[in-house]
Amino acid sequence: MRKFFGATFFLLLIVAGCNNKSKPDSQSKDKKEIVTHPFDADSAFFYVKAQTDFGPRVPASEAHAACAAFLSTKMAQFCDTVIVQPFIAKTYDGNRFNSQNIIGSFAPEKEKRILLAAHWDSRHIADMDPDLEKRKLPIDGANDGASGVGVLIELARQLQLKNPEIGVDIIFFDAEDYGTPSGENIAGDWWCLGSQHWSRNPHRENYQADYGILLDMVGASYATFYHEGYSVFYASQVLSSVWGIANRLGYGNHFLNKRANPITDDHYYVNMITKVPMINIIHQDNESNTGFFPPWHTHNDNISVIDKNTLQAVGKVLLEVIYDEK
Ligand code: AHN
Ligand code: ZN
Repeated sequence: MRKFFGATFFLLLIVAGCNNKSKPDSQSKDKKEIVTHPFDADSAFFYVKAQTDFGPRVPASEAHAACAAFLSTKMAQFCDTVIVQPFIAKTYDGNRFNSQNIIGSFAPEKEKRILLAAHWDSRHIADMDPDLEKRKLPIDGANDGASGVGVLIELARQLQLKNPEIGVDIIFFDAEDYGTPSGENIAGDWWCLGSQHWSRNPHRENYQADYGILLDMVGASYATFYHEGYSVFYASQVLSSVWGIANRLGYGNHFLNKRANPITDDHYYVNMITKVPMINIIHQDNESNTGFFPPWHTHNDNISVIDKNTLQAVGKVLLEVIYDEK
């Protein structure tokens, strides 16, 4: 019995060894190894914080000017070309603000290209803040504004380390968030002034891109990104493909396959005015009063709401989308 056991055990070892050698991955039948591209969420977080450290980036403020200089310097460091597009934002309250869209490009000569964007200004008022006294004060906009820009700066850093096959344009739109205060109705298109300007005056003549992806509020913990209404209407194929990649990478907890309300955001004007179909990756939340992440347009939208895991998920998805394109 003892002898028999010993022999059997020895045999099993050999079989196990052979088995291992011939099939290096025991799950290779059902599971394909996914090789992804590096994205450093610590670095993305650093770029988010660098923006909020200037203070609220409201048009005409010192923080706004300082942040613009920071952003164009960073893009010049990582991209092949940078174009700063100045314009005058005419706001609902009669102001005329010197504003600027900042556009960093990789391989600007390539015909096949995609457009990535986020707004870099922060809201001038905290009109959703529970504290009525503080509603007139501008917000940090760590998530609403800085998160998308932070992800895109880190993305630019990665694209410089490993150039993609296609061209990429990264646009930081100004004056997105100077829309009318909640509850006030003033006829006109007062949101998204930077994207409206760029869409009517692209940074290059006859500008074209295959498609675009807008990031808005991509940094909060457990962010939920739905099939936002205008993205479905104007760019359903882009949306399916991006959500498909996100789900394959294991980010189905963030990228949900469910419809949500259309949002008047920068992608709306890009879709309406240019021929670039553009989606919006935006944190929507049916449980919250506003439909957005709960601290939206309050002073709680500060650096403390930023979660590196979410920045990582969005960054990884974007890199996969970009390097997939040939
Ligand atoms: C409206 O509430 C109409 N649009 C929201 C666009 C936005 C503001 N995204 C971030 N802040
Ligand atoms: Zn906002």
